[in-house]
Amino acid sequence: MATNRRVQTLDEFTIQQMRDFPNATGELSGLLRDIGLAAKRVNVEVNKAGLVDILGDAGTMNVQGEEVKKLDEFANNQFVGVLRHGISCAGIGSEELDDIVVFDDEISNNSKYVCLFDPLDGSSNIDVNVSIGTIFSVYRRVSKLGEPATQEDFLQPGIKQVAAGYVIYGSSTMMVYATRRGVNGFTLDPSIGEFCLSHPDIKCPETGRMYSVNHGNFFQYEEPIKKYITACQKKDHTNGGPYTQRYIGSMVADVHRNLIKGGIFMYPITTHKPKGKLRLLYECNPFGFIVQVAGGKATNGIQNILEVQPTALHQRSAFFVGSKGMMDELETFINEA
Ligand code: AHM
Repeated sequence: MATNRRVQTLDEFTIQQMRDFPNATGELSGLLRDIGLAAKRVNVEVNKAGLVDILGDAGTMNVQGEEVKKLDEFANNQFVGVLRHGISCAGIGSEELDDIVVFDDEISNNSKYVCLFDPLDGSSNIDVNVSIGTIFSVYRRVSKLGEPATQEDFLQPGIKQVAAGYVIYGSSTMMVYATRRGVNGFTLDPSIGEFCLSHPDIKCPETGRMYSVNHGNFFQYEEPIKKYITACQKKDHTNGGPYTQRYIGSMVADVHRNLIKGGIFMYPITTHKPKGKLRLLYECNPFGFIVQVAGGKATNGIQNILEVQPTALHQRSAFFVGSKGMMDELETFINEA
C-alpha cells in the first residue's frame, strides 16, 4: 500500500519542537512522552471496561484470580508511576489524591516541572460506554531546583502553565496538548501503538452553534445564565435559528467537540453547588489554557480563569469556556446584570 504522507509521531513532533530552542533540555518532551505512555496503558484498560462483567467487578477477583482495580484508581497509579520513574517531573497533584506527591530523590529534585492531572474525568460514564478522558497541566517550579518541590509549585495561577492537554478515550483515542506555541492533536494508531499527528495547529472557531450545559440544573442557575441559555434557545431564523444543545456530561468530550466545531461549555454555580462543581487546577485551568491558546476564551464568569490565584489544591470553580464570539455573547448577559 502506497502512502504519500509522512506520519509524525508524538515523540518526533515534540523533539522537532525542542530543536527550535537550542537551549532546551528536552525535559518537557520527556514529560509529554511519559504522559503519552501512561495514556496508552489506560487506553488498553478503558477498552476492556465493557468486559468487566465477565472479567470481574472492580474490587473483586477476576477469572485469573487477580484483583480488579477501579479504572480511575488504575489510571491514577499509571500516571503517578510513569512520572515518578521518569526524569522530568519533581512531583504531582492528582484529583484522586488528597495531597501532592513529591518525588523526593536526586533526579526529581532537579527536575524543572510539576504536573497536575485528573487521571480519569467523567468516570461515571464508563459503565455506559461514553467517552472519558485524562486532563493534565504542567507548571515550571517556583521552588529551588535541587530541593524537593513544594505546595507553592502547584498553587500557581493557570496563566503560568507551560503546557496543558487531555487524552480522550473515544471512538478513537486522541491526545491534544497545548504550549504557548499552539495546540496540536495526535490520534493513537493502534497498529503501531503510537500517537500520530492528526490535528495540527488546532484553532477554536471564532463562533459556533452548540452550547453545552446541564439543563437539569436550569432553575438553580443565576439569572444572567438563565437568560443566556434562554437566548440560545430563542434565536430565530433571522439569526440562524436556535443553538443546538449538546451535553454528554463528560467534560473532555464536550470541550473537545466544541474546540473543534465551535461552541460554548458552561458549568455555572448552582444553589446546590455554590462554589461550582469543576476543579480549578485539574479541569478548568488546563482547558482554559488549551482553548485560549487556540483562540477561544475561558472565565469563571467574572475573570479570565487563568488569572485566578488558587488557594487550595481541590478548589472548585464555576467555568465557562469556548468560542470567543459565544463567550462574548455570554459576557454581555453577565455584564448587564
Ligand atoms: P467527575 O470528576 O466526578 O468525573 O465529574 C466531572 C464531570 C465532568 O466531566 C462533566 O462535565 C461534569 O462532571 C458533569 O457534571 P453533571 O453531571 O453535574 O452535569
